[in-house]
Amino acid sequence: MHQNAAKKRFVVVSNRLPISIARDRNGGLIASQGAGGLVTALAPVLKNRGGIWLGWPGTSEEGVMDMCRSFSREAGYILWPVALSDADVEGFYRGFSNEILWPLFHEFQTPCNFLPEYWAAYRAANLKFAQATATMALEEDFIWVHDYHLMLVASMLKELGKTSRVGFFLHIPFPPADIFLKIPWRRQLLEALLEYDLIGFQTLRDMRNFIESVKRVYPSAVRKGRGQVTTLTANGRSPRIGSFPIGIDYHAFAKAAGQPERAKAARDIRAAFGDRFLLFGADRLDYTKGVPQRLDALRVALERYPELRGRICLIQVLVPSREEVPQYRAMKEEIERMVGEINGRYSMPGWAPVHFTYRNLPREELIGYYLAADMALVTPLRDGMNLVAKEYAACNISGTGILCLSEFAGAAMELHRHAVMVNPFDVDGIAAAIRDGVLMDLGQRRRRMRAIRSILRRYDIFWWVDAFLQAAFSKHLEDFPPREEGYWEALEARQGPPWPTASGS
Ligand code: GDG
Repeated sequence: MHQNAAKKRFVVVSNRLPISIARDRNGGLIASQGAGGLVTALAPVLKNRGGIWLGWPGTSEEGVMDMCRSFSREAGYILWPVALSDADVEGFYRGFSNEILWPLFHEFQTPCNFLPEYWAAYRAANLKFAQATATMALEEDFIWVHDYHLMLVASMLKELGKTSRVGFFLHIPFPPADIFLKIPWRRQLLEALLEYDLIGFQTLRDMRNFIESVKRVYPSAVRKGRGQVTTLTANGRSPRIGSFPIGIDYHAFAKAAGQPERAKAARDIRAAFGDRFLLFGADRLDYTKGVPQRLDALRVALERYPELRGRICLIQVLVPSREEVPQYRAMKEEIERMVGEINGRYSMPGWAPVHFTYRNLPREELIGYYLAADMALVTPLRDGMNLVAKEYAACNISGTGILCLSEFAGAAMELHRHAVMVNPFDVDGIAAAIRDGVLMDLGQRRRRMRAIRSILRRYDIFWWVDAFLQAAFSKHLEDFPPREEGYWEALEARQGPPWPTASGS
């Protein structure tokens, strides 16, 4: 931990508290740790050092405070609920966040719904988060705000008279300027983002897109310094901006995968599938994840390469999400229809090409699948990072698994030299990658997986937190690279070109 950061308490602010809520036998609310990238990323860190996590608990029922209190005792850090009304949730979460920012930042422009009332609700909800944070945080605390739901928090904290240092990390991509600038409230959003002391992105590409948007709105904007962390001066502000590809708790995943129960689970899975070549996908139900294209690619593979029939199985886990939105419900039905069609067309006695699961699996079960799979199909159309890709490789202790990865996942910037890279829109290309995976010799499988695992081991979640805090607290930009000679240069090289090449070279 950076020495200046070590003294600071953390105050994390995110849209959702890192819990999922259920009821006990007496009807009381009980919390358990939720699924999702951000929780996976920060819970171990907060447990280690203590701190406060503020967020919306997902319900306004009575008993939320007691539930947070008892969860806090177990978790080892304070959970603090931010109360949102139903109207807030509608306009801020379902509206501005999910109908404007989520699609647009992932470069999907058609589903955007630019309603002015959504913007008003976004401002109102961000103010509630800022007010709760101002109450809880001490001046010397470091406030770390997460993700696209909360871009206005720093500017509102300032309006409330708070002078703490505030950092922001965007977990989803930042779109190219031509797309970002379509937002009617683009100037207000950029102005608010510039109020952060540090703005972190997943990749250099996202960071460059942000700089380009700022320069288009503020033509006199000046970037100082090169590399992973630089200063951008615009609109009278000079925040640091940097690229910090998020990692995972590599050792925890590798250790969990090494447990005898997991090995047995993986053996059982393999036996149930007759030791066929197992393809695996696990995605939240979302149009950015490219599941229909992946299924289509499987269909093409079975059609074009008859030798694969009876030889491969795709295990596809789909985690329920945003089911109240008609578009998501329709997508689920479309995926089920495609699964039915592929299985109806190609199944033979004792073999069906797709094994489909629509539920949130317990983590242990997910790890069993990671262990059993010969090849992970991680083919999002656009993704900030994609932790499934990293978790699969971390769990692959045999070292023979194959990672098939979308060029448009943030993870591609780090892993494109060693993963089998695909354009997720190119169904024929994914089909060919599946065939290549089946044919790939063990030596190549091992070489690729070893390289991937060594990157993930080194640049894990603890590295990520440390790198972000170093950028937040180092007095001078010249302090970089602080850890070792050529550190940032090596990272830049690892991230490859701004646009990864399909050949993966
Ligand atoms: C954002 C960005 C970025 C999946 N299926 C199950 C399950 N999972 C867990 C995985 C993984 C997480 O969910 C999904 O990871 P993502 O990377 O897709 O994260 P998002 O939540 O979409 O969030 C993303 C991330 O932030 C981090 O910065 O990578 O690009 O969109 O951890 O393990 N977990 C369980 N059962 C499942 O069936 N228990």
